[in-house]
Amino acid sequence: MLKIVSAKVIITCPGRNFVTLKIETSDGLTGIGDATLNGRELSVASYLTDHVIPCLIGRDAHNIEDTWQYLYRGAYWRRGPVTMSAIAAVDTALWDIKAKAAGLPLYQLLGGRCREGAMVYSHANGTTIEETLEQAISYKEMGYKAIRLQSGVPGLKSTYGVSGTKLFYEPADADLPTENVWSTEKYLRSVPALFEKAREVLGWDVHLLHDVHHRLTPIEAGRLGKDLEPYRPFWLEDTVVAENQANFRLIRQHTTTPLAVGEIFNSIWDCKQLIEEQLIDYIRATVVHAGGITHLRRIAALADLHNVRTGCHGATDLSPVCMSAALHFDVSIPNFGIQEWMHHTKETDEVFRRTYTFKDGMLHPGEMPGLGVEIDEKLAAKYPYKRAFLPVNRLEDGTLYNW
Ligand code: GCO
Ligand code: MG
Repeated sequence: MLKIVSAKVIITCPGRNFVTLKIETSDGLTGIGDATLNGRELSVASYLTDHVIPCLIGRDAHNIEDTWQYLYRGAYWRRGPVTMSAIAAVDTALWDIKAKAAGLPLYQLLGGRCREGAMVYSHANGTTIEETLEQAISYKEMGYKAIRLQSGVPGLKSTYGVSGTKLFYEPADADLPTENVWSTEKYLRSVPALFEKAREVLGWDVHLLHDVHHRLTPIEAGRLGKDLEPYRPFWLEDTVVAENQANFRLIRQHTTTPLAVGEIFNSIWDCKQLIEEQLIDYIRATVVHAGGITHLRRIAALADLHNVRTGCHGATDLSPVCMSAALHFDVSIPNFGIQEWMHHTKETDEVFRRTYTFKDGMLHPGEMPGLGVEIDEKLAAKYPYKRAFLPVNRLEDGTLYNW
């Protein structure tokens, strides 16, 4: 038995907030898991410290599935981002420990490699189409095979995905939520122009992606998908809010543009209908918000039955611990699609020493036993938590809308 003897939550802000769970076992092995929930970080920290950690002490670190069930079924209150992020952190840390105990990189315990590495996409953005494409060209030169394009909308002061700092885009930008203004009409006029120009400038040998960030109705999404078909996007992401999974039927009736969704999903129940009815092409749930590696594998297995591939969320609010776990998962499953990857700041990469590397458009998880990422606790302590919220979004007449 590999007894859990202690566990603690580490909160740090090396450029943005991260919450990390560290578990220690009787033989001195430690494991870490990401528990970051952007804009709601302290709720997961409290859930772990006050309600989960006391139940972990004395348990066998090897019994990952049983611990998962214990925390999910045992809490009585199921699902939700706070609960599932906390469970994910425990699950990830236990997989880290198990792989270290075996002396193997985690992907070996998940069945070994299915591919060389994980193809990643990065974010090109700018206030104008020209600026966005300039950035896209620089990503292409860095070797990226897939690029997400987001551009400012003429007539709107700011919009999702367009940042001042480019490489390190971070939407949780203020002590209280900032307010954006949205117009679907203006937006729908601008995106086809961006893609038309993008194909002219970038050619056809690079995958192009776009994130709508839940801002359309199903029929509007159908129209946008249709308008973009000539430019063959890799995917159109989060076109509509997804609480009502049946919404996607209408979109599907109108377009063959591939659809991706799931970064805010936290359980298999959030995507069951979408997958079973083949209403989507890519499922974007990731380790930290969807119950850890154990649960994400279950989602991927269901998706595989229905020709749905994965495309794990990988924005800057997913810490290098989550990113590393996602990469081990990505290389080990048969139905991998693509992995999102945004660069973390230098400070973040110093706090989280990671072994994954980028080469020729792919990320590679590395060969270190475990996840291949360690947290420098001393350095982490130098960056105290700083409250930061995601923005909210209003229509031009002031109506509160989806961000
Ligand atoms: C993405 C996402 C992010 C989220 C952010 C919220 O596709 O990367 O939409 O930009 O908005 O991760 O915390
Ligand atoms: Mg997104």
